[in-house]
Amino acid sequence: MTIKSSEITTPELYRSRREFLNRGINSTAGLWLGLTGIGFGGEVAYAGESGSTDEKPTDREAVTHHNNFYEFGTDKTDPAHNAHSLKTFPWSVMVDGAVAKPRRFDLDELRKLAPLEERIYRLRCVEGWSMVIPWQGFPLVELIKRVEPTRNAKYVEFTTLHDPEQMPGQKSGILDWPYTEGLRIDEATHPLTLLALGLYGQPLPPQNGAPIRLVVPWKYGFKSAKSLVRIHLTESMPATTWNRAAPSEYGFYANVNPAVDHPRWSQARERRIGEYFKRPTLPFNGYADQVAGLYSGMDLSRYF
Ligand SMILES: Nc1nc2c(c(=O)[nH]1)N[C@H]1C(S)=C(S)[C@@H](COP(=O)(O)O)O[C@H]1N2
Ligand SMILES: [Mo]
Repeated sequence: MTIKSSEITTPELYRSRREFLNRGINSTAGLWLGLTGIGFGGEVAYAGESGSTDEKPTDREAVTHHNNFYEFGTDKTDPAHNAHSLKTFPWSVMVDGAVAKPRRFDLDELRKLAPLEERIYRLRCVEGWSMVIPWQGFPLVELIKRVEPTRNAKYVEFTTLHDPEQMPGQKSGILDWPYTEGLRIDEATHPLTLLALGLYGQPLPPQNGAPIRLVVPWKYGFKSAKSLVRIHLTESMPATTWNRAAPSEYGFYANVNPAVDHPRWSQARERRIGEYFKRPTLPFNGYADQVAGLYSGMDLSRYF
């Protein structure tokens, strides 16, 4: 039921199609929209305006049944089977650290914080597969500016919920819990960096990181931490889960880079879920025009 952006001729036509679709969404997701008071009509950015790709989105079934979310198991289908035990309401996210106005935001506030935009982004997993996912959310900078970062805010640390009763995978020692990730402040406030609350026009399913998760489309998927409870601004580079687990395999930056192989496999190509033949992986996952400038002068084989 998605519309290929390639069929779009004008922004006006796209908008009217979105509004048509949104009426459909309103009837199937009326609870969400009713609770939040948020409509999509008129508020959703059209492809091209926001960095969305015009590539065909991956089937919703695959997006919601081929997941990495180790809190619910390590097989790709485990999260879809197990993540129903996640209680996503009530929920809140603490935003603190090097900020003038630290505070906790509850889910209702987050949903109303900024107009929801649709962003159709490629997602490239470090394991060598990829998808195209239509997210709904708003740029992380919208949240960050409300807490007024101080001059010491050089990095941002993201923390997933830690509750082994709800997240049975946390009873295993496969990773150090809670799952944490990090970005430099300029990466975190880049307009492509999204806080997602929905996908395919509906609230995030638990297996995709409900109720709120990070999406950083030019980095390997593991940077996009799910089910966030804390966003902490800091002066020093935060430790991150995958980097601690295997520092020679997963760097802090983790920019998608076909020229730097993983020690155990090539990153030159990827398999788009739903396709048979592999395709070349693009520098910065195809977002080089927007983000390469963040890394000018850096040796990207050293800062991988
Ligand atoms: N908390 C948490 N966040 C996580 C992960 C995880 O295991 N735990 N896996 C990461 C990895 S490796 C990828 S590829 C993406 C997958 O997101 P998706 O399942 O929504 O496609 O989530 C990332 N975020
Ligand atoms: Mo991944």
